[in-house]
Amino acid sequence: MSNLRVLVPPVSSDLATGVLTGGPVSEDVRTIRDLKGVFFDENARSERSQDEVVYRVLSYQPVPQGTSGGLFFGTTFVSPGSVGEECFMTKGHFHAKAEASEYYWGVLGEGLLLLMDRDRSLKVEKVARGSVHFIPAFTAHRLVNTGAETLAVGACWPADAGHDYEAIARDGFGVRVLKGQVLREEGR
Ligand code: PAN
Ligand code: ZN
Repeated sequence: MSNLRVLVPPVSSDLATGVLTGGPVSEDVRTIRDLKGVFFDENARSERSQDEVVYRVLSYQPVPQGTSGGLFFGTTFVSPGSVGEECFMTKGHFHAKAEASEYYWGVLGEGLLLLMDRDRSLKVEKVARGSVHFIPAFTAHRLVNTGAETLAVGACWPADAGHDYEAIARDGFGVRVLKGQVLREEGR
């Protein structure tokens, strides 16, 4: 027998905050400017400070995007806030490889996970510290921060899932989350 070296993995996730450190960790930031057409009140969005950060995503992508069988790991941080009465949220997407599923889990804060299948059937799940969310194949997903603190949500998704933002940008999500209200949006 011979000694085998024990390695320290390159990336850590702080279980209390979801912050990823080490490398390589990439960061994507979405500001009010980037979210044109996402909120119901586009006037309110266009009139406010465009540089305000609505959410950011830290991710560890150890294999090239598109790698079959690969997995990515990340945390999304959605700031508290609203555009008009509508809570801050992510753009939301189907996966480009539509059959790709994903896990989310709540780390910090309070929010909702909006899920919409191909028939536009909706499901809304409460996100809280420790909640585990399976996002099935062919299902669009969007995070909403309904609380007063940052919402941090962990995620693990296939490296070849990709993002299809177009269907949501064109047809909407079928549900709007205002402070204290979850409303079905008809006929879009
Ligand atoms: C997440 C999302 C992240 C940001 O990592 O990409 O929460 O949301 P949008 O991509 O909708 O802007 C994920 O679901 N990856 O597949
Ligand atoms: Zn996804």
